[in-house]
Amino acid sequence: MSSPETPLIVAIGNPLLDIQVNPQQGPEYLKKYELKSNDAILAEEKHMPIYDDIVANADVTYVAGGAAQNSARAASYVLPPKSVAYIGSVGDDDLKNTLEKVNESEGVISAYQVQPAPARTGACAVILSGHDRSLCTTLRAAEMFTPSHLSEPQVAKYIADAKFFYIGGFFLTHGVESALEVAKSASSRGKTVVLNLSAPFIPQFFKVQLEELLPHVDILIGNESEAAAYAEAAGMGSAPLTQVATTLAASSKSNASRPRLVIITQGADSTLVASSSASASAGNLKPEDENPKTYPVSKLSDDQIVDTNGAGDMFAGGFLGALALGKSLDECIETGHKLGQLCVGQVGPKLPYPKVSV
Ligand code: 26A
Repeated sequence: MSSPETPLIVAIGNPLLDIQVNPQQGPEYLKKYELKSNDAILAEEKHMPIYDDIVANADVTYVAGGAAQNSARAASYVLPPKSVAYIGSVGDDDLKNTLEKVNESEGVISAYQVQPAPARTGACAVILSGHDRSLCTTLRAAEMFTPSHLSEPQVAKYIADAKFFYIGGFFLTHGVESALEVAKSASSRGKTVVLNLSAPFIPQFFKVQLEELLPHVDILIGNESEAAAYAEAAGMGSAPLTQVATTLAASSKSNASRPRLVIITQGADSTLVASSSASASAGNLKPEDENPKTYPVSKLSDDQIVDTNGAGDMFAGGFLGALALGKSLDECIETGHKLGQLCVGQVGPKLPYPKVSV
């Protein structure tokens, strides 16, 4: 198994601290800042006061966030400590210290690029209402990431040694050059590259960056609204999800020796998995499977749901961790579903500790 020096997985994304407003006060803040109840956006000028506002006036909880960082912690949940290294850019501040501590306690190596003051670590206002979550992010130091960090000796070694690479689609708002560098080098060395679509606005407004990266992606993960946004942006209108999944799976690929998998989650509804070619190899659909294959999700009752922030990230991380353990596709999806469910039972993008067996 991996030693501290050789993580199996390298993840890259925007490290953020989540500031959650409780569901009782959520609707008031959704209205005040004109936010949709279930969305993820970059804060515009009109949203900027929200961070000081909720800290001063609302009942808030601070939790480690950043979509890919959540997935890194989820993958780590099913792997030995130090199997996952996470790369992203932070400020030299308390928020960074908090994130580092959480990563450390959950076995994730923080391979941060640290920006000098006055740069501050990014934050996400998480406005909860019912079972919905609205994410409003100010990236701050996260968008100051430079490709030079990938050549830092320790980081370069993690990248050289890892077998699985996880890229947060959110990173494409500013970091396509670094994402491409990581994905191209990994894919040319026969490693597995996983990309999460992250939010509808990524295929909507960052389609060029997405299309540039996609050929180097082995496994694409997204949810139903992200897949629908992709379909719209790609001129497929309101095509059925099954068609969107198979089209994405079949689009061009630099490492043709490995099929592409496209995994679309749908909250409490079934998960779809499409493959560019079914085979008997591990981690892929089998020739006798339907393509896309449907994986039912066991439903939670209302009172088992605390909040849904991070559930999709935990699914993706659980899937990835199980994949790195060499599990079958069915087992990887099952692990993803379990971690998604465990996350929904916690406040914020967290998993229960002490660990429960999955
Ligand atoms: C660029 N944007 C908007 C973002 C994010 C983000 N992570 C990276 N970049 N906006 C929200 N998040 C994170 O998503 C998690 C839930 O899936 C939040 O920090 C939250 O933990």
